[in-house]
Amino acid sequence: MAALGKNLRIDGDRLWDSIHDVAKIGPGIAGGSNRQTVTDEDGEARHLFQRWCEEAGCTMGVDQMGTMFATRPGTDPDALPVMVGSHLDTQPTGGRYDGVLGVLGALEIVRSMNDLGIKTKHPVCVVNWTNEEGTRFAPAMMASGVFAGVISQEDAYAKTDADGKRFGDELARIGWRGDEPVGARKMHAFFELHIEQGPILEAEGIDIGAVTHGQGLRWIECTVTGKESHTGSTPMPMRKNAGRGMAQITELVHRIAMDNQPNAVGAIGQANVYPNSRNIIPGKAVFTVDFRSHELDRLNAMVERLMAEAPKLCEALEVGFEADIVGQFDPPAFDEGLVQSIRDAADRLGYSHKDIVSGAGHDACWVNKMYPTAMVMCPCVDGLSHNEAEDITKEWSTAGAEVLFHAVLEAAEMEG
Ligand code: HGY
Ligand code: MN
Ligand code: MN
Repeated sequence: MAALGKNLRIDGDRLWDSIHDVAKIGPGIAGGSNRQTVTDEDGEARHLFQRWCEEAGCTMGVDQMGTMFATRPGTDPDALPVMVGSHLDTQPTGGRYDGVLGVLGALEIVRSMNDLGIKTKHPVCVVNWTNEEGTRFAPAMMASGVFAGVISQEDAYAKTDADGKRFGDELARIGWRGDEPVGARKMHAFFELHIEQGPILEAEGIDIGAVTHGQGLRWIECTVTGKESHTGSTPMPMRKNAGRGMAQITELVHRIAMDNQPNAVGAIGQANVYPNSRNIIPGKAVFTVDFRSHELDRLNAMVERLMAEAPKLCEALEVGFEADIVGQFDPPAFDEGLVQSIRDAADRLGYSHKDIVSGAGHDACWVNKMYPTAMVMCPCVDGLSHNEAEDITKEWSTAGAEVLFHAVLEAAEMEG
C-alpha cells in the first residue's frame, strides 16, 4: 500500500458548495431543512445525488429499502468495498448538515480520488441510507436496521405516518424502491462522517472526534387512557384526565434521567392528546419516551423504573397505561483498528482530536453489528442539532472530510 502523505487533501470549497446545493431542496422555514424521508423532496435530492455520483464515475445500485450505493471500482474485482456514507433525509425542523455532511463528504472523497488519480485495491462505495431520522416513520435508522436484520422489511414497509400512509407505498411512489435484496451487499468496512450534535468538540477547541462508542437507545411509546368529557361541566373529582398522566410521566422521565447523571439522558419529544379539543378533557394521550445511555445496564434499569412507576401514577389518576418499545439498540463499540486509523489520520493532517461517545444514533450503529465500522465527528456550533439553526464552519467540514479521506484510503489500500 502506498504511503498516505499529508498533502492528500480534499476540495473543501466543492464539498461546502455541494452541501448547500442539497440544502436548497426541502428547505425549512427558518434556514434549515425539512426533507423528510420518502417525500418528494427526498426523491429530488436523491436524483441530484445520483447525477453527481455518476458524473464522478460511480455505478449506482438501489436496494429494496431505497438505500443508494454508488461504487467507484477498485483494482481487485474480488475485494469487498469500503463503504462510506450517512443519510440525506432530515428532521421536519432539521439542520443542513446532519447526515448530509456524511453523504457528500463521502462523495468528495471519490471526487478527490479522481482529481488525484488515486487507485485503491478495494472499491469505494458511497452510501445514502433511507430513513435514518425515524421521525415520519419510526424507528430511526430504519433502512440500516433492515440491512442489519434487526427489523424485517415487511414490518418496515407497513409502518405508517401521521396521515396513515405506509412507508413501502411512499418509497414506491417517489420511485426509489430498488430491486436489490437488502443486505446482499457485503463490505470490507464502513465509515460515517457526522457532526457531533453535542457541545464537547467546540467547547474544547478540538477539530475531530474519533468515536469509540455510541449511546444505546430505547423509544417507549406510551398510551394513557382516560375519559373524554366537558372541560366546563365535569366536576373535578369526576375527571379521568389522560393529559395529567402524560404530564406526570414527563416529569418521571426527567427524574429518572437526572438520577442517572452524568451518563444518561431522557425526554419526551413526540406527544399527542386526543381528541385535542380545547373544551374536551383528553381521553387519550400517546407519546414516545426517548432514553439513552452508553451503559447498557443503566439503560435497562431506566426502562424498568419507568415501567414500574408509570402505572402507579396512572392508577392514582384513575387512567389506564400501556407501553410498547418502538425503537431500540444497545450501546455500540466501534472497531478499534479503524478508530485508530482516524486518530492517525488526524495526527498526520495536523488536526487535534479526542475520543468521544456519540450521543445520537447513526446508521453506523447498525452497520457495526455486521462489519468493522467507525465514525469521524466534527464540531457543531453550540452543539445544536435537530434545530434549523444547526451550523458548522467550512473548516470543520473540510477537516472531517480529510480525516475520513485518509482513513478510507488506508482501509481501501491505496496503490501508487
Ligand atoms: O435519534 C437519533 O439519535 C438520530 O438523530 N436519528
Ligand atoms: Mn444524523
Ligand atoms: Mn438526526
